[in-house]
Amino acid sequence: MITLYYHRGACSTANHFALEESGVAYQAIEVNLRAKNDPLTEQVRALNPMGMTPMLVLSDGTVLTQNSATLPFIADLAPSRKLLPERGTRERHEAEQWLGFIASDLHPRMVEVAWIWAEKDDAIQARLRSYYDERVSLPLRVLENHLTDRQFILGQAYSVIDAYAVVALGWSVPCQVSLDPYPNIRALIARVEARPVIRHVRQIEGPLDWDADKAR
Ligand SMILES: N[C@@H](CCC(=O)N[C@@H](CS)C(=O)NCC(=O)O)C(=O)O
Repeated sequence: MITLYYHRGACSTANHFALEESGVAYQAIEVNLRAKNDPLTEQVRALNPMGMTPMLVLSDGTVLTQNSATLPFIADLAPSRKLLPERGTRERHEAEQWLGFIASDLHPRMVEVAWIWAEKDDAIQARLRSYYDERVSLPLRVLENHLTDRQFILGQAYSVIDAYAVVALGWSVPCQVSLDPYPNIRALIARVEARPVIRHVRQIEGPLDWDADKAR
């Protein structure tokens, strides 16, 4: 059985979505990455030197990390669910391009915005704001334009990449990034969040309380 270690509301939730959509046998273990002296958190740190989730532990003990590896791994376990196009096809290469875009551009830039709000000096905060606003709005504009004539990132079919994007876009709430200028992105979020499997996983993980998350 596959074990997913996840931190609620973090990018590991995209892997939780993917596992549930795949129908494969798995267990999901919640870990609080901010906890000090917590045996479970220490276990994650011991297995993944980056001390991050997602972390998958396979039945033979193999440890897999990095969304760009774990999400395709899960999708390929259940080809009939079509969570990604088949390997070796042009469609798969395009999918990998979009997975790279979410993992390397959207995800880190969305997280970086938090630096604005961590800064208490007003003048420095204003400078950080103009810098990070521009950095995050570029991938948002790219995604918005891409979605003009598509229901999902890969076209008309849902994939694990949509789930990952929606998790990263959810950080717009704690990072105070307005998604109002991006109606296609907001429609994507609504479409993905309405999927019964996604709602089920959201229920399992529990409500997202960003202030409590900072404190825990
Ligand atoms: N490059 C990694 C990034 C994973 C990542 O950023 N994980 C975050 C949650 S979204 C994390 O574990 N953060 C904990 C920390 O930084 O202490 C991947 O794609 O899996």
